[in-house]
Amino acid sequence: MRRFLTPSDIGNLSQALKEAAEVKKNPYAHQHLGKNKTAVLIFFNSSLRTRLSTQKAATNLGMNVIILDINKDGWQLETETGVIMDGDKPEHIREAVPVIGQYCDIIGVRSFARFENKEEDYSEKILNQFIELSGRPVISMESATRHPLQAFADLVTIEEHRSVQRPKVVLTWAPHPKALPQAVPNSFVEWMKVADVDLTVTHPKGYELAPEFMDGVHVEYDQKKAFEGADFIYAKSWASFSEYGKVLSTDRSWTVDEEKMALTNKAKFMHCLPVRRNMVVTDGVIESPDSIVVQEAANRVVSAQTVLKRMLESL
Ligand code: SN0
Repeated sequence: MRRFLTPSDIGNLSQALKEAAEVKKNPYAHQHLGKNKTAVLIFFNSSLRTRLSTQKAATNLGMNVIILDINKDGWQLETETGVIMDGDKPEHIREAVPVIGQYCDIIGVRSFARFENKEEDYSEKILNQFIELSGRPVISMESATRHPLQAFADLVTIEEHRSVQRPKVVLTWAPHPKALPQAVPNSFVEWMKVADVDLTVTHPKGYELAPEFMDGVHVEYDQKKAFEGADFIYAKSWASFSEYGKVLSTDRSWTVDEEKMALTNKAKFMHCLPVRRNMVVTDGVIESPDSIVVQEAANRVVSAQTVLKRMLESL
């Protein structure tokens, strides 16, 4: 595997889920694979789960790990080509990336949407330069448009907690004070579409996700109707795609609360974290026995380790 961005990069999903279950059961079985191999994890944005779980996954496989918070500890990178570099950015990404490639065998990159320009974000300018110029397999640790390690972990979590063969899974938009990327909901939809689940997406008008992700997906604008009979409620806030990067509403009638959860089929509550309590979800719901956000976060090690293992096997 040379890159991990979409479900098609991991191939057959049920095979990948089987492998993930094996990795979880026996996390130290493949330490020989990572011997004398190095992963470099580059962060352009903050992280808690991704950083810790990916490092843990790599060390479980016997790898060495180097982590760089590039905005804090590296040179500020120029990412535009053709510019006269007489400003405050001393290094160009087109030198930095091939140099990073010299020091490792696998690269992980986190680079969020900047919300300055929709076309630029959706062209994945930063991530693609790592793919093009590093000479190494690249894992997206949340790029401008996708968060595949999260979505794979979400699928593992649903597989572990489902009580019916084909659960009803509801992705609900939720209010938030800030404009958040569409990466998590995009990937969640992309992975659920190819998984054996019955997916419904609910959000206020104006929060439609990019058509390339939503093709054939059931949208229900009435949140309460969407919740009826759900087995999993997956909450996430995102900024508008059509009015790119705008917060159109902070309507707290969309907050996931006990009353709405009562409409479901005793649904499990999921969220990628970090979550704003009493904006996205009430204290009562996130602390209820049906909240599986911590188990979900635990599975971030499993998804990262399954992906790293595949990459090490194909080096
Ligand atoms: C990121 C997002 O894509 O929504 C990362 C989620 C894994 N979330 C945030 O940036 C939250 C920031 C905030 O202020 O709540």
